[in-house]
Formats: sequence, structure tokens, C-alpha cells
Amino acid sequence: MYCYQCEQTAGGVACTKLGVCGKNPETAALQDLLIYALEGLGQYAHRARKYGVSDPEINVFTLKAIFSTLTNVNFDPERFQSYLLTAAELRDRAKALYEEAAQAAGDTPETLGGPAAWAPAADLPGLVAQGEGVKITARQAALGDDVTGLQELVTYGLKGLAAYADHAQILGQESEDVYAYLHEALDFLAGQPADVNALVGQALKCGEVNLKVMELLDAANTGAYGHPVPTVVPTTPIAGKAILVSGHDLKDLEELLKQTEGTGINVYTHGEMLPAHAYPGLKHHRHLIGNYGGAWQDQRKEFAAFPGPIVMTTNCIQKPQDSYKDRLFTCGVVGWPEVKHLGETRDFSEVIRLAQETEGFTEDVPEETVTVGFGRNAVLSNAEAIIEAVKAGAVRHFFLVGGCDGAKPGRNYYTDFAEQVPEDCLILTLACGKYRFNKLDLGKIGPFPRVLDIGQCNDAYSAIKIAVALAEAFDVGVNDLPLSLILSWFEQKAVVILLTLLHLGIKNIKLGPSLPAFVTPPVLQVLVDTFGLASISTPEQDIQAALAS
Ligand code: FSO
Ligand code: SF4
Repeated sequence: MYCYQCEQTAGGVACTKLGVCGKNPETAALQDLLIYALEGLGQYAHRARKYGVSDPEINVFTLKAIFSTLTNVNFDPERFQSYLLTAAELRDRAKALYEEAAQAAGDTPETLGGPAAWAPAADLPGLVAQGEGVKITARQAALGDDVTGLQELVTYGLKGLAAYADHAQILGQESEDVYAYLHEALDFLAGQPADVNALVGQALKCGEVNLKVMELLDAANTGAYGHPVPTVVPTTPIAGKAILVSGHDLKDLEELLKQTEGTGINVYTHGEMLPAHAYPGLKHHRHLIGNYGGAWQDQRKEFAAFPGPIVMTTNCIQKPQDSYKDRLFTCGVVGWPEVKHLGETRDFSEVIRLAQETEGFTEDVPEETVTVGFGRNAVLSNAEAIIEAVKAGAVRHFFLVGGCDGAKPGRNYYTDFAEQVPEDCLILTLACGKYRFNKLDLGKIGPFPRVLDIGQCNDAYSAIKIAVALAEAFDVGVNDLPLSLILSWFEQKAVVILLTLLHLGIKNIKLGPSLPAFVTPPVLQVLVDTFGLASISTPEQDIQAALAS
């Protein structure tokens, strides 16, 4: 195996024997092969679309299959075998659609090679062997590290984009333009592009299309559940039967809340599900009782201690401990071998039965809380007060400290950073990186908590809208606002958000805790020269530099 798609990659270079995440070489090969197979599907789907033909099943499958290869989503070889067989079947369907449409228009259809001509091996070991043949090292040998790294940058951008598009699609928000772009970009990758400018351009295009995806997702979430409102959430359990829900999928949570209504079972959010408490369409369920634990990387300890079943709706899943493996359930594209998979059924009866048979929390814990719900609507409805506070000097600077959390000790930077931000500055945050500081008491400026929690990483559109609205109010560009972006990345959703910010021309972003292994020094230099992108240094230096600019 050779995988360097996430921030925790072995030695900062690549996982080659076993993923730090727990991904084994067999699964890694199947994931590489699935991306290859999807490039073949893209070759035909892209050409069919030129004749105005597309297929909803092909479109949605493309999203889900790409999402399944994202870090910490699916570790189950059998599920990948099934995805691969479906990819071949739908590739053949796309081929037939293309050929029929071309012939109907009087054209001679192209005969395509490369991934489009892949024929799946008959069994799992055969598929693994095929995956070994298309791994990154083969391209590195043929095309060099810079080009391969840029191809991977585009691929990882597509993974993040597909994940967000899948969330939006689940809530009924789709766009033919987004599907068209995905198939176009997969076709582009199938051609083994080696032109650095074309690859950088494609990466920025991916960021551009992702802005549209994030807008769709925002419309999906707020359309289904209303705009988040500031909400105080207990982070301490109370006595009673309990179910824990992790991941990002609000639809799964909604269905679980409906099915547990009146059962006496309390539902707790974990990790990226915390912002769900702020949605009017979810918070009215009184048994959505509180938040439990911290960010994803602490789950092995926290799930073991949780006295009830646990539902993992999306990433980030880690290798389950035996002590809770039979209490763990996966949904959607998530998978771990031998963990009960509920698929897309949203039938939680088995989870509810297990919760009723399990002891639950035996006593109340003295209450502690966090405040969430500062999405764009909540923040911008206070825009005048915020603008006045800036003009009067009560708010000197905004720091957007957001992104993923992870296990590396270097991530203490983000805790230290939040603690050291001067008291006349506001911190906006989103995604699971917030757990580094969201339980600290950092006080208020006037009516505003100094830490404003915008939501999940899925709510990046909200953060962008807030920045753009502030820029308009002050009649300056976003880069001229008293605003600094201090981002933490872990997986490919963070990659595509970074591409979106670069597409928007946002400059001088600080990225940590370490830079991506797939971005080689010459490519990094391009990003530094064009966008002023820089690695984090120390909180003291980075705060000083931000306030001086
Ligand atoms: Fe975190 Fe995981 Fe939301 Fe990511 S839970 S690391 S960017 O999957 O998606 O922020
Ligand atoms: Fe390693 Fe990350 Fe790839 Fe897992 S996803 S194998 S930790 S680089």
C-alpha cells in the first residue's frame, strides 16, 4: 500500500505497511482500484452528458463510492468488492448510454482505453491484485512526485466534494452541474494529466464547484431543520438509557430521534454531531439531551465508557475495541468488518432494543455546558452590533480557528492559540477542531461569547457568508478585513475547503499542524507565492503577525 491522503500519514511521508488509521493493505488496494474504476465510469458518463444524457443512479453512486474512500469512513473489504462490481456495471450502463446517444446523433462513438476498459477480477484476491497495480507508486515512477501529488490533490478535492454533495443529496439537494463536474474531473484524471498548470487549474476548479456544493448543503440543512439558533448544550450525562450518535448526517439523527420519541431513551451527540442541538427542527426533541465526549480521535476511550449503543453516521470511525464492537452500528457509506451495518434503511429498531437492554447512565453528573448555534443567520442578525463593536474598538480582530482535530501532540497549538488570543478579539470556529478549546471559559465581548461556534465542517459556507457580509459592511475585500484564518486539517474534506478558499482568493491562510505530504516542495512554493499559504509556527508569533497586518 501507499497512502498519503491524510494528515496523520506515517512519518509525514506515506503509510506503506498498515495505515495509522487502521486501514490494511487489502482495503487500501481496493480503495485505489475503486477510484480507478470511477475514473472509467467518469470517462463514459462525461461523454454521455455531452449528448444531454445522464443517469440519476450513476450520479448518486459516484458520490457515495468516492466518499467511501475518504479517510476513516470504510474499512470493510467486502463492501469495497460490492462497490467495485457496481462501478463496473454502471460503467457499462454509461458506455451504452454514450454509444446510443452518439449513434443517434450520427457520430461514431470513441473506443476508450485506460480505466474505461477495466474488467473486474472474479474474486476479492484478484481485485486486490488489480488495486496493487494502480497504486500511487506506479504513477510516481512514471510521472514523478510533483505531478502525482497534484493528481492526488485533485482526487482528494473530489473526495471531499463528494462527501459534502452526498450529505446534501440525502436531504434532497442535488445539482446536475455538480455531477457533470465530478464526471468531467474523473475523465480528466483518467487521462493521466501531467501539465502542472492544468492540474493546479483543475484543483481550483474543484474548489469553485465545491462552493456550489457547500451552498447546496447549507440549503439542505437549513431547509430541512431551520437556521441554527444559539443554544446551550449540556456536556454532562443524566441518569437514564442512552444512545450516542456520531458523524455528520443530520437525517440519520432526525430519524433516530423520531423513532426514540416516547421510549424514555436519551440521545447524546458525539463529535461533529454537536451542532445538531442548534437546529429548531431537531432541538424540539426534548430527549436530544446533550453532548458526550470530544472529537473523533478520543472515541475508543469514550465509546468504551458509554453505557449504550453507538451509531456512526459518517466519518471519523476508528478501529473499535472489543468492549463496544457489538454496541456499534454504522450507517450510509461507513463500514468496519463485523460491525453491524444499517445501510440506508434508517431503521433503528435494533439500536433501540439494545439501548433498552443496556443499563444506561446510573446517575446525574453536575451540569456543564457549551454554547453552539452561531451559523450565518444568527451571526448576521447581529451584524450591526458586531460592526459597531469593531468601530468602537471593542472587537479588534476576528480569528477563524477551525478545521479537523486529530491525535498528534502538535494539535495543542490550537488550544494554546485560543487561550492566547487577546481578550478584545473574537474567535469563530467550526468542525471538530473546536474541541481543542470549546470547553474553555474564554468569556464574552458584550453579548457575544468570545468563541462563536458556526457548526460542523459541513457549515463552511456559513463561515464564508459571514466573512463576505462583514467585508461588504466595511466596504473592503475579505483579505482586508481584520480577520485571520488559522486552519487545522486532517482529511480530504478539509482539502476541498482549502481549495474553495484559495479559489475565492483568500490569502495568508495558516495551515497546520503539518503540511500535506502529497504537496511537494515545488508545488508548495506555487501556493506560497500565489496565495501566501503558510504553515503555523507558534501561537505567539502567529497572533502577533495577524494583529500587526
Ligand atoms: Fe472532523 Fe472527521 Fe468534520 Fe472531518 S470528524 S475530521 S474534516 O471527518 O469532517 O471535522
Ligand atoms: Fe495513512 Fe491516512 Fe491513508 Fe489511513 S488515510 S492509510 S492514516 S495516509
